[in-house]
Amino acid sequence: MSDSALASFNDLSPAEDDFLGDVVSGLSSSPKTLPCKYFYNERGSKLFDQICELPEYYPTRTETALMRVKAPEMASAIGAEVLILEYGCGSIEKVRVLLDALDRPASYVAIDISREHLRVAAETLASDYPAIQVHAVCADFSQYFEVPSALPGKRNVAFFPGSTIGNFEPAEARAFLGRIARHVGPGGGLLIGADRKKDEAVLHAAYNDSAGVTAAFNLNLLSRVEEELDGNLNIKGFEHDAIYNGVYGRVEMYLVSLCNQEITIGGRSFSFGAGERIHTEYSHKYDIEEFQALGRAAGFEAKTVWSDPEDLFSVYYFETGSG
Ligand code: AVJ
Repeated sequence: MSDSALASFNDLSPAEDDFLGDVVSGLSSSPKTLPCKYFYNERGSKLFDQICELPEYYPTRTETALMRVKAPEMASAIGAEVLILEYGCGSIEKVRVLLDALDRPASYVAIDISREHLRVAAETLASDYPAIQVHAVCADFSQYFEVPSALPGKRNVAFFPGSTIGNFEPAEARAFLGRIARHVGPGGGLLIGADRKKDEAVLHAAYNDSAGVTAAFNLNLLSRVEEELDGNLNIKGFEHDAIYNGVYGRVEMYLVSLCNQEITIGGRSFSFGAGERIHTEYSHKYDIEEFQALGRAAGFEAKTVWSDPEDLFSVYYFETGSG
C-alpha cells in the first residue's frame, strides 16, 4: 500500500479569513459582536476538546453514546453501499461509529476548512478503512461548493454531528440545510445531531463550567486579537458570561467589559462602558418537532429521530424526495 491511501484531495482553496476586517466591523457594530468561527485556533481547539470532557458539558458524550447504541438502527435507515459526506471532519471519531455499522459503505468524503487537519484525518481514515474510497475536500462548508462527482455509492448521505448547526441563526440554518439537500441530491440523506431544549440550569452549567474552561475558550478570542492583530487590550478587563435566552431558545455567549475602557486594534480604538457586552456565540437548542420543521423547510422529509434516555440530545435522519 502507498503512504497515502487517499483517493483524492480536492483543494478548493477557501478564501483566507479576514480576521482584522471581521474584528473591526464586529466591534464597530452595536451591539458589539465577534464571529464564533475564530474560537478555533490551535489553543481554542484544545480548549474545545477539554470542554467536551467537562462533567457539565453533556452534548458530546451524549451524542457519542447515542451513536454507539443506535448505530445499527441508523445504518439500516441509511441503507447499503452509500457515499458519506461529512461537513467539518472534527476528530472523525463519530464517523467511525457510523462506518463500522453501515452495510459496505462505498465512499467517504471529508470536507473541512482546515487543510492540514483535514489531510491527517482523512489519511488516517483511509488507511483504517481500505475498503472505502476516501476523498478530502478543503472548502468552507458554509459556502456553496461542488462535491466531487461520480464517486462510488448508491446514494449520498450527509453527516453533520456535534450540534454545530446550533451556531447558525434559524434562517441561516435553513439555508445551510438547503445547500446540503442540493449536495446530496434526489434520494439523498442527512444524519444530523442537534442539542435539545431542556432545564435552564443544565444549560447554564454546561456553558458556565466550574473549572472555567468555557471562560478560557471564550476569552481566547481576545488573546487572538492581542497576539495576531497587535491589539492593545487588557484581557483581565473582560469576563465570560453565557445565558439562556428562552425567547429564542438559545445559549448566548458574551465577553463582558468589567470597567469603562478603551482598547486599540490596528490603530483603531473602541470604547466600552462598564458591563457592555461583546456577543461571541449562539448555540440554538431545538425541540424535535421544531428541528424536523427546519429540515422540512430546507427540502427534506423527516424520517427518524433517536434520543438519549434523558432527552438531552437528538440525532435525526432526513431524506430528500426522490426528485
Ligand atoms: C461546537 C458549536 C456545538 O455550541 O455547544 C461549547 C461550542 N461553545 N461551549 C456548542 C461551544 C461553548 C459548541 N458547538
